[in-house]
Amino acid sequence: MTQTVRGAGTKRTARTIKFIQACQNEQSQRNAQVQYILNLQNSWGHVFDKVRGMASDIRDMKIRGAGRIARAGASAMGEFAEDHQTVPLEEFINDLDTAKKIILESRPTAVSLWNGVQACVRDADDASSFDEARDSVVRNAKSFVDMSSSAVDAIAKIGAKTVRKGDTILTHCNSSAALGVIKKAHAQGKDIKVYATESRPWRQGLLTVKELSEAGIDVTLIIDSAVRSVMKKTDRVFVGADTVTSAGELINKIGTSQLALAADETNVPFNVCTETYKFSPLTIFGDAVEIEERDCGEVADAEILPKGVKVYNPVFDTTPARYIDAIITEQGIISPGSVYDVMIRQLGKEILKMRDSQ
Ligand code: RI2
Repeated sequence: MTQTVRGAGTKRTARTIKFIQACQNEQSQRNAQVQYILNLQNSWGHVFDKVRGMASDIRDMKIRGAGRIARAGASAMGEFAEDHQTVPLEEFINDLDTAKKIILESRPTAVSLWNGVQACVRDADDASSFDEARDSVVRNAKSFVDMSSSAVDAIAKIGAKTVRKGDTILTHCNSSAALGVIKKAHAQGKDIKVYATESRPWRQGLLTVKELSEAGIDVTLIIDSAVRSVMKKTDRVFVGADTVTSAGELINKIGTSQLALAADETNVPFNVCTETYKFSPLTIFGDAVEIEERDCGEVADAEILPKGVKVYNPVFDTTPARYIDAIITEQGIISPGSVYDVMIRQLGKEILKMRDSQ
């Protein structure tokens, strides 16, 4: 039987049709394969997209504050692991590494982010199956977030005891650890007053005055350069931390070191409120803390500047250990000289793994 098929002005025989059908089958198989790969890529892309989304929220300061970004980074790792399709263990470990890098590239200075993400993947390398590795990441992420939140409460309780009735406190930027102490002291009826710096260029000080005034605290906003002017009226300084090095130096919002200098000059106690996961084990092995430089537009619009004027926008600075009177942590109040010991005790054998992986 001869079938004729009309197509593009040609007559086709049954043999031709069979050949065409075979080709079409092959083509549709190929299409199906391509589609399968595309779906796979899309679903992977989707999983990495969530991590990328979190990283860009951190980079753009939609999520900010050293503690908050650490919790966000850890949660993103936990979610990444939870969403992950079953794959060979080695492949999963590689994907975790990629997710970790995406998150860590968002903001380079706060070691809290590094410690948060590292805490999540800590046990994955020792797992013997994909399920075991995935479960460990999910579990570790959750326990990091829980530990991080309860550390802020512990710091508040410990730090508030150092505040006297009627004290005037100076704080800088917007640190949940430092504000926890101040709010706790107020809740204990200590009748405190607070000076809060504006903290250019992002003006996180506006968040601080809002939070403190909502808590019913007598708070005064000052510009950053008024710090030395108010120091004589200040009884103690409380600031947060982005990173504390093994030598007890503090890396915190730009301008922190001038608070420390002015406090030193006036004999006002300078206190750092920080969770111990803001201590940097990397600095034990000689790594320098990278100080983030952000866009010049955060300081001034290019249009208002004369041609050729440069802008330098480092967002953190370093306060040497000798200007720090106390470091208030969830484990208690320590001196800058004890930071190394605390890290070694906490990390145990892991510190050797860290050294060897350098
Ligand atoms: P908590 C902030 O950085 C400030 O430097 C603040 O002192 C520090 O994080 C700690 O904040 P940024 O994200 O973890 O505003 O105590 O650049 O909330």
